[in-house]
Amino acid sequence: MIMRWVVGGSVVLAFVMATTRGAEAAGGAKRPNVVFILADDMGFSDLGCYGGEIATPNVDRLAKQGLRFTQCYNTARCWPSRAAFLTGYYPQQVNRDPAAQRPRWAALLPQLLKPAGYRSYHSGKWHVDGPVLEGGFARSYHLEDTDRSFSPRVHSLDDVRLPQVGPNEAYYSTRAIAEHALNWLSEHESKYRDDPFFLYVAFTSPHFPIQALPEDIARYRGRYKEGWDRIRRERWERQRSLGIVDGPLSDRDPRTIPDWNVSEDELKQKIGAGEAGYAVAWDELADEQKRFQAAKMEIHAAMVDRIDREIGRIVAKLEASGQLENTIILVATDNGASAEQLIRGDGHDPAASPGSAKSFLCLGPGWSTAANTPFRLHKSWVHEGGISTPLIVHWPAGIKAKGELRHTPAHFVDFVPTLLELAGATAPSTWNDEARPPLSGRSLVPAFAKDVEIDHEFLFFKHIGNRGLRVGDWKIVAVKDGPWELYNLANDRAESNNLAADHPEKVKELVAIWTRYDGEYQRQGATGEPLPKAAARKKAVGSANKLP
Ligand SMILES: [Ca+2]
Repeated sequence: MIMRWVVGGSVVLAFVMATTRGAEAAGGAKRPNVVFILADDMGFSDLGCYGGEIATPNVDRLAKQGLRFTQCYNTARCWPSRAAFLTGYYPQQVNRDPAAQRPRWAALLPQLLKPAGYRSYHSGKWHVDGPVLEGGFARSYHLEDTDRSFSPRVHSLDDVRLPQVGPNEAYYSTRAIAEHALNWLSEHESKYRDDPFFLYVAFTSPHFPIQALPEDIARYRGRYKEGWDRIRRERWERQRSLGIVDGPLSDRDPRTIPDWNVSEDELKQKIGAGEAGYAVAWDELADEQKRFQAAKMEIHAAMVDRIDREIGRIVAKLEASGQLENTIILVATDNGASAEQLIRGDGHDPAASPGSAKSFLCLGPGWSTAANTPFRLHKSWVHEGGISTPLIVHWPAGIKAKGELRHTPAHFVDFVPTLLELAGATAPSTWNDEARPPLSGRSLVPAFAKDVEIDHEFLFFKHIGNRGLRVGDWKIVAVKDGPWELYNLANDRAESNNLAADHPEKVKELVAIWTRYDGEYQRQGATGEPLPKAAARKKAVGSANKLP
């Protein structure tokens, strides 16, 4: 198939030039190993180094010895973010939002790194179309059952189904995912020591159901009794003192929740009177609600705390094998914290201890608002609360700056060009005999040395009808069929002051860009397999792809 890509004709040349620059930024270091660590539904402010009160000393240490990006974006949802990170294209370009089969030209990062000699390993969530090993990974532990953190029914080793985990086995998802990652590191060390590796660790935490180890929950007992309004303000103040943000704190939104949430009445009936369906003022909650809501945040904190402990084990292993110096470690989250409230899996047992295997609870919109401090809205919206991710980059051999912030906007589509540049690889112009569009991302390598602006013509957002576009500091954003809003993110990342009425010409200019690329991306995505019909959909895209 011959295709002509009309978008960004100069990008290929720019990429070649960037490769040369990367070698300089890397200070002559040889190609690094890559460890990409992805949290699931973690909020922008949950980590200590982004203003959170949760104990995350291991990630904080990586930040102290590396970089923190303050304006990095994901795509608001699990599967499109993974598509963007692994392909270097916006999800619509590769037919992954809505989730269908990628075009044959849409290679994944391990396939692109292979010619440069990299061996790739995966552990955790997948949520990409097709088997993991077909995507170029040599080994994989795939946790498909994301409704059960303690006893998953569906999980695979190298795409071969493993036995279900029984209720009395000592299994916890975050620990198991790290265990397999550690096994892959051991295997690489013993058999392929001279080759560089790419390790992709995709935790399923702190996604709902919020379930955590009792000893982890115990560390947060009583920590959240003052409520989400207080925690939110404290996080915002810490973020300002850290330099993570310098704008206002958004207003808490007591009305907006996902369309697919279980109603508040049903939540109270099935879970208990302590549940709350909306992000109302903490002081308006009844005492029973305050107790129960505080207990839910203890579990969320315990889940993030556990991620940090397991990252600590991975870092220690790299250090012990002498690989830490020349391994680039990136830590991010796939979307903002979630305001979803659902009951799935085996349902919720009201008699079970909150956070235990028989409980099925969600963080809910009140605490989600706090986790996304200082931004508006949540996972699935493309306002800043849905799409903002921490991004920590640690690479002692290649990044001289220590503990610095990077304020340039960045996006998940940037990881492929960044990592290919560091690997000394180039993105092929064809794959499976089909022409590929130029990558949509830009290499972040120039920002490793100093806080320079990475030249994005624009950043594009679209998910379940929510739309957004950022050009420089201007951002247009809309909820479903609602009107376009306009914000100047230079002083208003909280998206508090809608300037659309003051600058109609700016709105028009950005809408024209969004509309043009929306059409272009849909045409590119349509070169993949069409959306499976509803009946075939579940089988075709896998059970883990069910909404939400
Ligand atoms: Ca997610």
